Order: sequence, then C-alpha cells, then structure tokens
Amino acid sequence: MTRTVFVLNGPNLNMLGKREPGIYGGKTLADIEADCRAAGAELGLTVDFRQTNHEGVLVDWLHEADDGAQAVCINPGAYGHTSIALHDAIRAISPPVIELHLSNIHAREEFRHRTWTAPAAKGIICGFGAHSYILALRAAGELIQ
Ligand code: CA2
Repeated sequence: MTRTVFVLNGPNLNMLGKREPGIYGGKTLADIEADCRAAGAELGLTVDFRQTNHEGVLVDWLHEADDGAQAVCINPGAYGHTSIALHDAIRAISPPVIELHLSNIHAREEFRHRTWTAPAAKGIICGFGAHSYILALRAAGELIQ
C-alpha cells in the first residue's frame, strides 16, 4: 500500500537560507525537501512536498489531503498564528495532521506563542530546525502504520 504524506509549507518559507539563519538555520527549502524525500524513502512514505504564500491554497491542499494522503505534516508559517480558516480545514479532514515549526515559537515573541492550528492538529513539533520536518515525518509514519 502506498502511504502518501503531504508536507505543506506556508508563507515566506521559500525564503529560507537567504536571511535569518540564526533563527531558521542555513538550509534552503529545497534542501529540506531533499532531506524529507530521503527520510520518506527510509520510512516507506511517499512525500508530496509543497509551498505556497497563499492561505486559501493551503486550505485547498488540506482538502485534497482528505482523499489524497494518509497524513499531513504542515509548517503553516505565520498563518498558524492567525488563521481560523486553517484550523477549520484541519478539523474538516480525516488524515492526522502534524504541525511543525523550525524555531521554538514559545521561546520567541509573544505573538508567536499562540497557534490557532495546533489545537486542531494531532500534535506539534517545534524548535529542532530542519530536523523538525524529519521528526514530524517519523510521527506521521508511526500514526499511519
Ligand atoms: O519556525 C517556523 O518554522 C515558523 O513557522 C517560520 C515562520 C514564522 O512566521 C513562524 O512564527 C515560525 C517564518 C517563515 C520563514 O520566514 C523567513 C523570514 C526571513 C527570512 C527567511 C524566512
């Protein structure tokens, strides 16, 4: 059986590696995608890796995951702190959703402490840099065994 995991990325994550390496690390999103594909191959997961700067596109991809994926890992970027629409979209689908962040959002500005998406998600991983993606994929692999 093919086990497909959507790895969804929100706004500004296409800029990784260009600025703020002290917060987000030096890897580009393409580097992280390559890491996820390698980890997915080891875990027996097909990784469908995407990025958008548009909130509604993330909503559409979450809906697509309802039929098209067994689990979702999502770094919603700043939309995690603002978007009730993403909260609702996560609640509207069946596959487990794992929220992840590169940085430890609880050790940063207060406006990053709250995520509206986290209560709708199965769990949240943050603060491990690019390794947060691999931890989220491992969690996804275990959830859908
Ligand atoms: O730590 C994370 O993964 C975040 O989701 C990254 C978001 C931020 O708004 C969240 O609070 C935490 C930012 C995405 C990347 O933004 C950049 C900003 C400057 C340079 C490069 C990327």
